Amino acid sequence: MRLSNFYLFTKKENPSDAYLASHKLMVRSGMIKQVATGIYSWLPMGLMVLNKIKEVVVEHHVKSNINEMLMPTIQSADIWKKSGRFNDYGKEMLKIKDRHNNDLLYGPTNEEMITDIISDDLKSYKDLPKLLFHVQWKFRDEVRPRFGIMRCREFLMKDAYSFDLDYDSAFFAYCKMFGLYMKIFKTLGLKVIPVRAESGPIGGALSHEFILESNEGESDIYYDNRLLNISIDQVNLDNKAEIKEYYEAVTNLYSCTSDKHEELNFNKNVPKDNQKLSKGIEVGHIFYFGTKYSELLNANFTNNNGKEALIHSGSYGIGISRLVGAIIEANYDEKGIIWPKEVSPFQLGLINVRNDNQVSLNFCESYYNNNASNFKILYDDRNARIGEKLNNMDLLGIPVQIIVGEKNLVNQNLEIKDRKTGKVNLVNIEKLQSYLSDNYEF
Ligand code: P5A
Repeated sequence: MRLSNFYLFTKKENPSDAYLASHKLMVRSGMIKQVATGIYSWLPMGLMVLNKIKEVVVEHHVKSNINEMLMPTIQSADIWKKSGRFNDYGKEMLKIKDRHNNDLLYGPTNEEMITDIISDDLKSYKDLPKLLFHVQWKFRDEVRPRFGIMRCREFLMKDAYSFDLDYDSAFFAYCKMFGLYMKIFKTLGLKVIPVRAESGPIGGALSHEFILESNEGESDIYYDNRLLNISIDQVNLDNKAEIKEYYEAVTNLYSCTSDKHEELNFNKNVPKDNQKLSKGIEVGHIFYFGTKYSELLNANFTNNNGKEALIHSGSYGIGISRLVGAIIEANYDEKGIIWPKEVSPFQLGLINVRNDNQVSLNFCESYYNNNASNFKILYDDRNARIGEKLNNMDLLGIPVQIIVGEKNLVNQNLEIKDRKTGKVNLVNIEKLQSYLSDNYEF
């Protein structure tokens, strides 16, 4: 992408209403624009990152044989009246009336809708188990939307739903999703702590939150730091025994979200040296709620004895749009964003030190023209001062920058800057490709 052709308008000033670094940086780097309280437009740079995260999440689900589908944002109130949540959900739910005076709502989640769908299809024990997911915008009329897209009113969620014939099978689905989530967060370059949690308005008996540690996070957590030693890497998600073993190893160690009672248990159960009190951002949340929704919405099946039984279900959410902010909170410095390569909107930033210099201009043009189809390059081809170009590229957070200047070109050299370390290396043009593949896996 040539910057001259890109709809990108970076800003020097921080927005006055922003407190979190991620919020400031997302606005300054032209990723989002607020259009109403807690409602944002995703501009091209922001959408690229959002799509990257979505892609990683979707790929992991598809690889685990979880079927992708798409439910609408607008829902009929009927199913929510059946489940009792039309009133119970409270003011967070945005209720709408259509021209015929029918009650509709902008979905804050999809337990009712998916249960209603599957209740028509899953009729026999032979139809179970099933796992489905979609990625869809949600609306929650939060009391105090804040922190930019981290706690907003309209946000993108990946929500998955499991349907099983009994507790054992449903518990396995829960364990599998738990492992899958840990793999997803690992792939995104994030160290996430799974903690036992309250299930809140979603309901149910078993629930875990996935917390990205951050000093600015809203969730207080307690955990046994031996949790950090258990790796998901070697766990094969197609292997039942491995999944259960992993889940048990992790959940045998104490972890919880904040509350007084838990604090006492925590002190009792965790050796002093392993006690960790921390703060973080909730990036995922999973629930096993048994037959709660099946009972309310009549999701029955015929079991292998010919008897009617209720389907067991669970739901599993990842805050896709919140992750954009959360990833920035974990990866920035005073100059700007530092994207992990897995979600970076571009692989490479290309900067021409002086546009009025024919030698460096020729090099940049031919490098860009020859490589733009192989890597995702953001080429700053603007006729701007070099200081501005360098600051801008640092703000945008692309992991590697090629800085092309006439002085180095005389010796066939380029400056390669690593955004994270700030280190600049002189690299010979001939060796550029191998340098990039060795250091950045291009
Ligand atoms: C699980 C999937 C649910 O809604 N139903 C379907 C269950 N869980 S949850 O914890 O309420 O939300 C899942 C994740 O969505 C993100 N999230 C938000 N992101 C931005 N702004 C918000 N206001 C917001 N509310 C929830 C969180 O990452 C949460 O873990």
